[in-house]
Amino acid sequence: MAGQQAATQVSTFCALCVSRCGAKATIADGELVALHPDPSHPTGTALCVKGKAAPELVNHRERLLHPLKRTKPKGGGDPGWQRITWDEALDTVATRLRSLAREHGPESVVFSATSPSTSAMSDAMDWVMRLRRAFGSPNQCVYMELCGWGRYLASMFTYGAPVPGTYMPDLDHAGCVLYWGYNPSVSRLAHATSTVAAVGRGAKLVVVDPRRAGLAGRADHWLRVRPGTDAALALSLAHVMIERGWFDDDFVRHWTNAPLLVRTDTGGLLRASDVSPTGDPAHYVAWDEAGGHRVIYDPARGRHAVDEARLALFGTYEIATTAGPVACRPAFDLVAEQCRDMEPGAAEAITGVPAADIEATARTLWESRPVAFYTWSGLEQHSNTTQIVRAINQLYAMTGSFDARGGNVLFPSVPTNPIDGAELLSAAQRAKAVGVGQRPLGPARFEFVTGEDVYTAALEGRPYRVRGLVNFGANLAMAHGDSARGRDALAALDFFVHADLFMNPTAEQADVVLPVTSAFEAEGLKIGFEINEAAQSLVQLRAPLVPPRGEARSDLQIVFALATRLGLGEHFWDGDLDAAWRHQLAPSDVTLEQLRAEPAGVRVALTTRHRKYAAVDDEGVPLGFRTPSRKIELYSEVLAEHGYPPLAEFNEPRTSPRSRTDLAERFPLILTCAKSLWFCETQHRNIASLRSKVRDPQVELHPHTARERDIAAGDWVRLDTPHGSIRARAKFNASLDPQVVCGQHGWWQASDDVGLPGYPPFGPDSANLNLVLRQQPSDPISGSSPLRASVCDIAPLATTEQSAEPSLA
Ligand SMILES: Nc1nc2c(c(=O)[nH]1)N[C@H]1C(S)=C(S)[C@@H](COP(=O)(O)OP(=O)(O)OC[C@H]3O[C@@H](n4cnc5c(=O)[nH]c(N)nc54)[C@H](O)[C@@H]3O)O[C@H]1N2
Ligand SMILES: Nc1nc2c(c(=O)[nH]1)N[C@H]1C(S)=C(S)[C@@H](COP(=O)(O)OP(=O)(O)OC[C@H]3O[C@@H](n4cnc5c(=O)[nH]c(N)nc54)[C@H](O)[C@@H]3O)O[C@H]1N2
Ligand code: SF4
Ligand SMILES: [Mo]
Repeated sequence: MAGQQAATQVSTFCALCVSRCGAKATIADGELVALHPDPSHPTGTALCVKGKAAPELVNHRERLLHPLKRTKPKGGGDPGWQRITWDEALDTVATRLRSLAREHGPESVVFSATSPSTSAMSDAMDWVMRLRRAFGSPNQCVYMELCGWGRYLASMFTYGAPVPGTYMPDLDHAGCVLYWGYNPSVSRLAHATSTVAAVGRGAKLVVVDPRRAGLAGRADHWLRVRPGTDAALALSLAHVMIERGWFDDDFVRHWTNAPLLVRTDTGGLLRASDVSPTGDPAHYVAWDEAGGHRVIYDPARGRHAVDEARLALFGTYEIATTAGPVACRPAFDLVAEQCRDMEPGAAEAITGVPAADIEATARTLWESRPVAFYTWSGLEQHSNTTQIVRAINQLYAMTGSFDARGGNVLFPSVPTNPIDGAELLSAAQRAKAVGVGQRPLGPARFEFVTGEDVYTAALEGRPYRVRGLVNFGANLAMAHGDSARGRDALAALDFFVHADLFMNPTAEQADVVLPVTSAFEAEGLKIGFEINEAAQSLVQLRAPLVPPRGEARSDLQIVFALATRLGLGEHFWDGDLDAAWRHQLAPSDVTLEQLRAEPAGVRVALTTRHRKYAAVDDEGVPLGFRTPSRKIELYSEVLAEHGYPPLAEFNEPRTSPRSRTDLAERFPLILTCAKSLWFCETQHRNIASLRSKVRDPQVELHPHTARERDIAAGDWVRLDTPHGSIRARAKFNASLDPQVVCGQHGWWQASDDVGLPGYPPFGPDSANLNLVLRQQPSDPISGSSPLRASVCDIAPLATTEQSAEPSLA
């Protein structure tokens, strides 16, 4: 046809969520027409509805097309956005940030970004970190306490490494897949397709979830846990395994600190210096059961002085110390005792999971090894997240599957130069991260600060006033609990710049808004696709499929431009992104030219090595683990030294009806939440093909619970918590415990194309779940918010309330 070019197919990947599905794009007349799965790509088996809606996202008429500045005061209604040039925008931002740093220190500026799991921020996250560090701020606010602590950082106290997270489930070889608070059918398609394949070849599947969601329907064991009681379940499973001898005795002796003796008088680990004046305080003590004497363990050697098979795991031993005899027990004996409190009957009473199912699941975990596991959102947003994760980590250690083929494996990575700028921030600046004082082991220790701490710093000046925010996308006010406080904190800032594809309720509080390209308009470098060895081998430079909309620039371009204007060009290759990528890629032997010539990516041969902890150096010292004892720490001295429990324990969620008996009568139900297949977090409600499938905010509840309240399926209801009420439509789900309801967070946007309204993010008529949830009481170690086990109730929405037309957002 005249004037029309033939459609072309370009290899790419969808960057809209953590799955990063390999895809082929159809381009016609300079437009992105469609995305299709690319089965030749390691994550390309399928695409979800959101990926298929990519053209709508790219071409959406609400896209931000030009830099904007506010002309009216904050806190009021209309910000009076006025179009400005990129030059003016970048100059304003650089000038304001420099003056904040000069007058109040660089720590007064917080950097934030939307999660790489819900956006294309994976393209730029490390560079945003580099910018922050080069600028000198230790404060990065990126939901670590809601999304990453459990997967990444809490497990450092057990394994010295992120498990799961960096150690990924080897689904291709697993004997048993364990998903705990994770529903990849919705959240990570590439994992879901691999799991279906694993089940197809006979792997067992265990799913722990209050809802029979996704793969739970195909599971050998679906354990319907009461929200937030997961630690009790994990301890109970461990109890059954210990009682029956269903644990990897050899692994536990060799590679965990289970044999180390704990003093019953102080509760601390017995040290060599306790038993001999010449003993080294850095050495520990175990009991040689066969020989009937104590043996010293030197972490620097990584081995006990006798064959580990001789060491006691159970019992009480009287040890002569320099201050007299002290009864001591191997750490494992204490673990066993802690678990004994959670016999399946006791655990059933707490978790709601039938005792027989706990027994049967323990057997499956043992008999179907190797076990590969993943945990995520279901466990992240609780007042007891760290204990839940510690309990699951302990259970997992007992299977002996760690870093074994078919277990959780550190797949190799293509070698590259690190670019996150870790070396650019001084220790003195790092120590200023907000929140590190209250929770010294929490995410702030790793420069990830919590929403609650940022809001407190902005509103109350504690520990100092936070005055600036550089935000790449994140919808902070809606993503954290206590949305209204979030809005107030944002409004209190001296200067706030927000870069995004769309306006959002957080950006409404900004001084300057910058338009960002969608992933389909910009180059993006992905080194390794994470889920297995083949995926890790792939390096792909996503080609721009269509030109940028309006004046939009990629996050990376913005980072580099801002860096040079801030006078930080020396750390950013003077703004030359290609030079920066060349530096990053140098050790890989893959060149930018190769990558640009090959949009499907370049594969670098990698070989997975298992059980790397056992590899020995020239002196026979095993690599071990990056923990103080060089072993997997079932007993954590680091936690003990900070006044936290050294062994995993169960704590009732602090916002549940059982702990808040004062509220339980008025709010008898338990509120949790889950992601939607159709939308990412607070996004995508404005996309017609998606919104037309899920037209209204929903809350899932059991039909009995609804009937008791005169609620029919599809009715508008009021979801009440002690902090207020929001609206949603009742969706029946008979798989739930009748006491549990499941909400959706993220509703604010209208879809004009399908004529469906938005909802005010704050105030009456809201459908924003986080408006009626709070960030406290939080997990004492991580500061994780109790978003998933809170008291609530549901009532029919009064007819007058229903007829009030929600305002368009
Ligand atoms: N109650 C409750 N609250 C939750 C959760 C929950 O399950 N329940 N989940 C929590 C979790 S796990 C997370 S990670 C957070 C998520 O919180 P956020 O990371 O803030 O994610 P979104 O809410 O999806 O908002 C993303 C914003 O970034 C913009 N954006 C999208 N792609 C890009 C891009 O490539 N560049 C830039 N600059 N901007 C982009 C979008 O337009 C949108 O405005 O929410 C948390 N909040
Ligand atoms: N379609 C889609 N994909 C996404 C996202 C999205 O918003 N939409 N968000 C992305 C992001 S940022 C993230 S963090 C990931 C998260 O991915 P997931 O972790 O899979 O997300 P969720 O669906 O929030 O939670 C998983 C399951 O936890 C269950 N659950 C709730 N409370 C509890 C509990 O107390 N205990 C247990 N054991 N389970 C519980 C829920 O019922 C749910 O089925 O997904 C990413 N991918
Ligand atoms: S699961 Fe969907 S949104 Fe996520 S990367 Fe794949 S196609 Fe894109
Ligand atoms: Mo997340």
